Amino acid sequence: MTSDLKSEIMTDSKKLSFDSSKIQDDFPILETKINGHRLVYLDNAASSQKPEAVINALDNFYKTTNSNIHRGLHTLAEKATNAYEHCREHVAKFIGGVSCEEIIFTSGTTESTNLVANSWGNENIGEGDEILITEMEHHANLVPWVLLAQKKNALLRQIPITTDGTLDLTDINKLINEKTKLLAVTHMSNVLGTINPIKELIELAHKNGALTLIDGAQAVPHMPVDVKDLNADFYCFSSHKMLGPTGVGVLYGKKEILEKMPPYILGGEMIREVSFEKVTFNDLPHKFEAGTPNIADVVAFDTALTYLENIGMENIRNHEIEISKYAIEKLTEIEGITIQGPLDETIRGAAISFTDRDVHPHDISTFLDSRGIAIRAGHHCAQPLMKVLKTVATARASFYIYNDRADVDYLAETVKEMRRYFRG
Ligand code: C6P
Repeated sequence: MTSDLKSEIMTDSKKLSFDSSKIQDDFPILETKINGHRLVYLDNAASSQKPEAVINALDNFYKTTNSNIHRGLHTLAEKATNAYEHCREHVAKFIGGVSCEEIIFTSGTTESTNLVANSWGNENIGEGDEILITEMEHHANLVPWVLLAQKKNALLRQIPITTDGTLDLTDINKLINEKTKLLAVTHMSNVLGTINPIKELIELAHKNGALTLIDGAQAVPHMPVDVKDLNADFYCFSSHKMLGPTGVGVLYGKKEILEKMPPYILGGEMIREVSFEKVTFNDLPHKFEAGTPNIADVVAFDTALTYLENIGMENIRNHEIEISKYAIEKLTEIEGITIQGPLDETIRGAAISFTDRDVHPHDISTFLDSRGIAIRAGHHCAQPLMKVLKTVATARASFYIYNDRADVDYLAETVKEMRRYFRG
């Protein structure tokens, strides 16, 4: 990237909600050269980069605090337990001020949805019951329900999408009915970027006696989320998409529901008393956290939450509205490029999928990579959605706090160059 372009970033990014170019300095990986070019990282929907503070927190834990938790009586064990439980308190506050008993650490969104399917689902879904999802679900909020429905002879139904990539709610009063036992919906689509009207859907589900699970993997990193206000029964998300380490996820569940659910993984820590004849279970949330958890990564996730709070989730949302608007403008100007998903930046996040009339998404990604731009191309773990979109794959540029207008300009210019290259 030329220094002229860099100074343009500085001026232009001032128009955004905060100065992303300053934030870039906190992310050591953004100094990396990829194929001789400055890394322009636009694969944030897959996983975000980590600020120095989070990297240091991880390093510091192993240097000063490392020990197993909830077991030992020595000083380090107590220090590690406190650090781990501090993160739980922080998460509980971050998503709207819920109780710590309602926060279960998992390995990611995928484990969170699987926990609900295997525990609550196995106990509560029966023959003829209905589970309602949408056509835009990620496999993590789809495969567990397909298999559960098969096992229980239940019916899996889908809310369709409109041609602009929003939910088609025309028949919602038929789709949610007295047979619906669970509504499992993504808060924000990882492919289309669509933010779904989940508060209204949750209300409607509750009126029909159904529980609700929200896949918040793409929402919590990018906007303020208050699970109490939404009145969600279960809400799932992952640390690695919000500046934190990989291998940590969250399942929020209402206490009265979690209390009735059987544990899903069995072993140490999740028990109260064990004999050869009988086992009783630990209190919430430990009932669902068997074995040694991912202690160091949970502790570093705490630092990621602080980093996000210092910027402000409202500011992050505004930044992404602005950057999405700009990216949509720039990409739609390019002949042959079609955006998959809503064009209105106020109802979407900054994961922007596009297709090229002439070039396969894998070739788009490879070409952009040769210029230092990381995007994702493929089905994005949403194969049924690809069928609905009548495509096999899309290219997806997804933005975060360290991306600015200069990144969008560089993306758009490189997409044009890519088209010239492939079309001759
Ligand atoms: N989507 C993407 O590139 P895990 O892998 O468990 O942290 O998150 C799964 C998941 C669940 N729901 C949604 C909406 C998601 O976007 C993801 C992860 C990544 O789109 C990797 S496939």
